[in-house]
Amino acid sequence: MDLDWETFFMPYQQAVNELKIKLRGMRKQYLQASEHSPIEFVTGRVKPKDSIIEKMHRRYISPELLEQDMQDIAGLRIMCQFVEDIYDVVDLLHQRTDMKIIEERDYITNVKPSGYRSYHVVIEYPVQMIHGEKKILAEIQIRTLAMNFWATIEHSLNYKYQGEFPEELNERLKRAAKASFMLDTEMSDIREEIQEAQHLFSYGRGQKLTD
Ligand code: 0O2
Repeated sequence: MDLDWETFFMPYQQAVNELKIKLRGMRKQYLQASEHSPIEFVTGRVKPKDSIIEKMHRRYISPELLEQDMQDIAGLRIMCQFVEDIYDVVDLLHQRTDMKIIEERDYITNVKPSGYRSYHVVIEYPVQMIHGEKKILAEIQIRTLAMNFWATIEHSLNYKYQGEFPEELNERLKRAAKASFMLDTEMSDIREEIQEAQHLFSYGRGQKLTD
């Protein structure tokens, strides 16, 4: 494809860098206030060129429509301890004035057939470039640590088997997805006790975690 990729990636890379700082800053504020942070940790990446081209072919996306049709060229992931935290994070994102939520996909209520659970928010985010402002789309995936564990494993297996899992592996992945759901449910049920213990733990040690 005839595209100057380095120039194309610049606003996306800048958006990912800025958003990582902002989202991590939210966690810092909670820790500073000695409150439970709904954000455990944040990662971000710009989709590699080869993955973009592969997805363009798979989804019949033309180069002219790339920026508007591929919503996850800039991708952020927010990991949470509890399912309830995910919805708190979504509320926090709604309140922000530096981004505009344009789409939400709740794969927690509507679990994907693969067993994938996560909450996806697509935002429009303005990046300040030397020739003016450029609005780009970014996808923020919000998930628990258990959802992330499952999705990371399934994603690597998917890469190996191209989605055509052997039957036994498929069954095991389904069972693992159920186990991950049960882990989240169990942790939610004892959430208050866990949070109290975590508060005592960090207070007792007289330290605040910063990242
Ligand atoms: P990456 O960067 O390798 O993770 P589609 O891509 O067709 O599934 P769409 O409409 O682009 O769908 O967006 P959707 O479904 O909101 O989000 C796609 C992204 O969500 C994927 O990105 C994955 O990160 C994640 N995802 C969705 N379904 C699954 C799943 O069944 N298993 C796992 N492990 N992750 C999933 P990409 O494009 O795969 O790229």
